[in-house]
Amino acid sequence: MEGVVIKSTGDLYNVKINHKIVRCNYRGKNKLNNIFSNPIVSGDKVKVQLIDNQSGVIEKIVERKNYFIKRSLKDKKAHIVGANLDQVVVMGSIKNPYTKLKFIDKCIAASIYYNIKPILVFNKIDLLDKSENIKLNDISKIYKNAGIDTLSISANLKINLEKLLEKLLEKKTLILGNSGVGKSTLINKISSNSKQKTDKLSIKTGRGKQTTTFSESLEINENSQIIDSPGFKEFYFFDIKKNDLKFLYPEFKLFNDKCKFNNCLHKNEPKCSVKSAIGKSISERRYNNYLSILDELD
Ligand SMILES: Nc1nc2c(ncn2[C@@H]2O[C@H](COP(=O)(O)OP(=O)(O)OP(=O)(O)O)[C@@H](O)[C@H]2O)c(=O)[nH]1
Ligand SMILES: [Mg+2]
Ligand SMILES: [Zn+2]
Repeated sequence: MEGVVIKSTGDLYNVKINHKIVRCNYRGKNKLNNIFSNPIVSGDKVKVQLIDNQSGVIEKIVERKNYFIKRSLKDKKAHIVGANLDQVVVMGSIKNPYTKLKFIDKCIAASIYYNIKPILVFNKIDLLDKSENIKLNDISKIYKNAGIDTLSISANLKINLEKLLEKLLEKKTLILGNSGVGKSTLINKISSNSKQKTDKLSIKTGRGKQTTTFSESLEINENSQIIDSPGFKEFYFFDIKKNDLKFLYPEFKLFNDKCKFNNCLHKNEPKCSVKSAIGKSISERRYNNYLSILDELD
């Protein structure tokens, strides 16, 4: 039987087969010498040998259309966050907690690298005063000008959720972001079957409490799924190299091949076309974060 993994909690997997959830084990032979720290993830299609109505054994992972991975801090392998995706929602917030633009840029760059459309969503706009709203508008403009689909919402007050829903219908979406930005809260508002646990921010750190601990696929409707994922603070690329980065900025596209040197990294090479566009069609903040990310890569 073929099914789709809805949730993976260490050794047990919930697999949806013909509208029913079957609890499955996996005894993958190559588990240990695999490049992945987790062999199976929500969104994976799998072949299952049923034991009875409610349990089975995963025999095979069907080849993935794509996946979103990051480097696992534990074993430096690739940690898969979601598979077979149409798009990624990168969720940030201006306040409670503040999301660093560099973090957003990394999530967007990785989505593009893995051929998955990024959508940037700022949550918690109900918390913003006038000057914070101006800040949000300035930041949104940076991303819109860079060609990134960008939207501001309040999950709690249901502001702009209709607009977001339009983008999510008929798609399989992975939602990513720092802990506490409101990923699970949003999913609980738009999904018919979601009862994801949510929690207040920590008073001490002002950040989220890592409430969601496993990726889980929830249903918006029969043809639209959204995968909730555990919030993370730092994002380390797994296989993205220095030379890849400049191709992961949509706003560099017009300039990448117009520099004096065709291997230009747009750092301090002479006659760099990207550098000459800074402050015009390329945002200085995005460019500075590009340099900072570039420095972290091999
Ligand atoms: N004011 C306000 N608070 C929100 C909004 N959305 C979520 N929150 C609150 O933010 C806190 C964290 O929300 P969660 O949904 O648990 O955050 P998360 O991103 O799933 O966090 P992790 O699972 O730890 O990654 C909760 O107290 C929510 O009520 C919003 O639109 N406005
Ligand atoms: Mg959560
Ligand atoms: Zn250049």
